[in-house]
Amino acid sequence: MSWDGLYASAFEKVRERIGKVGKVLLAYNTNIDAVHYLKSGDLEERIRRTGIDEVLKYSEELPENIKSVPQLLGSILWSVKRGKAAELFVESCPVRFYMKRWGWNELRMGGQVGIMANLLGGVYGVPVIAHVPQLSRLQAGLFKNGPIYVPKLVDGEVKLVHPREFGGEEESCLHHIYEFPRGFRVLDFEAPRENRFIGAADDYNTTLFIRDEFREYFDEIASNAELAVVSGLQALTAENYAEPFEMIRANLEVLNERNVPVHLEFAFTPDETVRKAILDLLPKFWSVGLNEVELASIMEVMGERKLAEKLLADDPVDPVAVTEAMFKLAEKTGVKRIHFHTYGYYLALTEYRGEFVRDAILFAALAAAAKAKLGDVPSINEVVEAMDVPVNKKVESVEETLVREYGMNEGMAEVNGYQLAFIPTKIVEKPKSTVGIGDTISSSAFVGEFAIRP
Ligand code: 8BR
Ligand code: 8BR
Ligand code: GLC
Repeated sequence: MSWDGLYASAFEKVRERIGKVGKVLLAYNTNIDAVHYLKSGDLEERIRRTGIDEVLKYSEELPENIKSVPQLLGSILWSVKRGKAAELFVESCPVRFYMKRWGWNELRMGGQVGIMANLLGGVYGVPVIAHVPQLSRLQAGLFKNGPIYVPKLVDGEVKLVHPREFGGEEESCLHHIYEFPRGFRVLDFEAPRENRFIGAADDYNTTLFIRDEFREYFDEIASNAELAVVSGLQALTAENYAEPFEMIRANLEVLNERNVPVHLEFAFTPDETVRKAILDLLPKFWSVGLNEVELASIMEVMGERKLAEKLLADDPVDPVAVTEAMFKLAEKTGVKRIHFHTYGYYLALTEYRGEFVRDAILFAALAAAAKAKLGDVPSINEVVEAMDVPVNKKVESVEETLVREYGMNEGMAEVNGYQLAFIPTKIVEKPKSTVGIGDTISSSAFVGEFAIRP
């Protein structure tokens, strides 16, 4: 069958059955994304007013976090120059105020948990229980209608309510997302690809604050979860990770005891100590989702420097290096499923076999294309419409390599006792924005797989 044929049939299978998946628990990071589409003239004027030399300093090397306006503007330039994503904590109140006054084009649901809750609950109709560190009215208003729940303590009892019924007057965790398109020009720089810089004006998600409801009543909250997704560990540092990790470990033990498959959505974690700690925690997960930069960063802490370099050397990313890295990770940690995504293709290495693994990642690629095109997935109709986005031709060589190396057939191969599934993705020519596509891919694939398992 052609890839278009495989896409169409996978979509039908998942659509028919995804509404039947049981409760999915999502923890821990939810925030508000204030998305700002950068304007070259405006940015340049701000840089000049702030002082070019001071700003340019930070475009060479990112600061650890943001304490001044030159650091903010310089970090944005760092991203633009390289076409790379970066995310930093904004510590300073005056800079937070500066970002607020600079403004944004739209407010969107943010954080892995928030994005997945809206997609799974609001679009696919899968019931979700979400951890939302702070429920302000603004935050609550960004949740879609549907079976989305947060635990609320009422007279010492946990009730599950829609976030808008929570009635919280808590703080707003604002992440300012500065998006730029490919070819965006400022000063002498030109962005080689579209991407974003994120300034997180957020004291909760950045330290992985866990609410009392989740600390004290986790057993109860998790009691009828069928699946779980964990994320939000990425901003922790060697200084502050110990306490939240203890809680996460305890939560994972509860889920493990109940045989709930848990997926870890890995996100770029700059702190090496934290990355090592995540690696140590991986045996408690069933599945993990990551991109090439994240896989390379794990190979680095596993002492596989050469392999890490190989993962970042070519475009499209060398699939043999990816497969090798996935084996190493699977063997070291015992995770049963690794879902790798990169610009142009996805791979899934699983301990088990079946076309449903490939079909679920095909479904995820349609959801990703819808998200890239519109910035949000308003309904399942937009996922169907993504069928019209052409399959990426640039990765034909990737498929050829996989056929040659592993005897891949229609995106499936057996390698060293594992199954390797491959798909070429659909790439939207001019994406509206880039933030949150990875979360859309990973949650659609993980939950989609459980929907169509025989
Ligand atoms: P994408 O551009 O494909 O999204 O990959 C993430 C990139 O962002 C990586 O290259 C990673 O180096 C960079 N990055 C992020 Br995210 N946060 C960063 C940080 N705080 N410091 C340095 N690089 C960062
Ligand atoms: P991360 O932010 O976790 O890297 O996830 C981004 C993923 O989004 C990439 O791996 C790529 O598969 C997908 N993607 C990007 Br970036 N741009 C896309 C586009 N224009 N159309 C479809 N998918 C895209
Ligand atoms: C990170 C950011 C958040 C964004 C999300 C998208 O969690 O902090 O602002 O919405 O990534 O993947």
